[in-house]
Amino acid sequence: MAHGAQSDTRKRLLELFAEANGEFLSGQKISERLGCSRAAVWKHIEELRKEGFELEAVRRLGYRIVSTPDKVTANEIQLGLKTETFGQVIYSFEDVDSTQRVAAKLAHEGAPEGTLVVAEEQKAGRGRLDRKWFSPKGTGIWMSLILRPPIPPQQAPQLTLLAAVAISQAIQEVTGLVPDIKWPNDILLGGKKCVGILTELQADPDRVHSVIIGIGINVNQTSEQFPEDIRAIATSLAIEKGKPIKRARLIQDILFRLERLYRQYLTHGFRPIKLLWEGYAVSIGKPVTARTLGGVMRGIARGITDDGLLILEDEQNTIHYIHSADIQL
Ligand code: BT5
Repeated sequence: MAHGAQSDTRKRLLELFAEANGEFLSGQKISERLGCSRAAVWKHIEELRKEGFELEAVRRLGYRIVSTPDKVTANEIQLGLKTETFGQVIYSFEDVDSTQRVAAKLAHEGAPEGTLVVAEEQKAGRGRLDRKWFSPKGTGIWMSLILRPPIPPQQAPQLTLLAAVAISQAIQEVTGLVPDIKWPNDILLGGKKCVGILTELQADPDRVHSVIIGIGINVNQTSEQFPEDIRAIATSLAIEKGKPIKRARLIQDILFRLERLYRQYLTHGFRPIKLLWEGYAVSIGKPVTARTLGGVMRGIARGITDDGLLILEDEQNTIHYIHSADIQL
């Protein structure tokens, strides 16, 4: 079910509560500030309760927010979001086949840059090469962001690396854990995968129409909640941190950092992003096995090019530039 772009009144109500900072707001004051009746205020409050907000109501004092839900609705994400465009339009779903498919459709229909599609659950979440991405209900972040960068299609993989940096920074900020990035699209904690990124394009040969950045993050799963075939290679932030994490808070931080890095990228190019990326990279200088569509290659990962390709030096000291692969350390 779509909540769609949410009503302005509800958004302003949540802003009022944010300003009130946990103090009571009288029904009278809310109705004046929102320009609606007391009955309408009550209706909005009931809707917030249904979404999982805990609201205390006290006669003469009014209402105050006791706690916000661990939900990934537009309301939850936009309350306190400090971006200009990223996430200013949000389509949130209880369940969806894949947020990538929905975002691609919206992009095709002209959705603006920064539009975000997010779901509590994906029934057909996917990875690269149509592999499955396990996206159970209510425990992870499954989202897709629409970008419209003025770049040629060959440069789009740089955006995967840019996203990996923004997500790593946000994970570090919110959890205190320091993640590793495994080229090109995995983020690891303790050697196990907690984030996968899928970048897809709509483009002509020389011009990008849109880039959809798909981000999957295991946030609050326990290890028993992973299917057996990935239990040994997957982890969640909560497993590593030892306590649950508010998903909306992490999404806000990711959007904020993504927007900032993206602007930097459009002005100064990939170099500054590359330097940040190298700070998190786990495979550089190490022997790796790269499985590409063309075959398997072994060698030492020497770094990435200014375009974001992996530089691999094989046993004959020949240098290879790799566009896309699965890397085994
Ligand atoms: C990826 O692919 O890592 C990209 C995943 C992108 C998922 C997001 S969620 C929002 C958006 N909507 C979508 O439908 N997709 C995007 P790849 O590198 O191909 O890795 C896929 C492999 O990771 C699978 O074959 C499994 O081995 C493993 N895997 C599947 N689900 C996982 C999970 N939840 N956590 C860790 N590993 C998983």
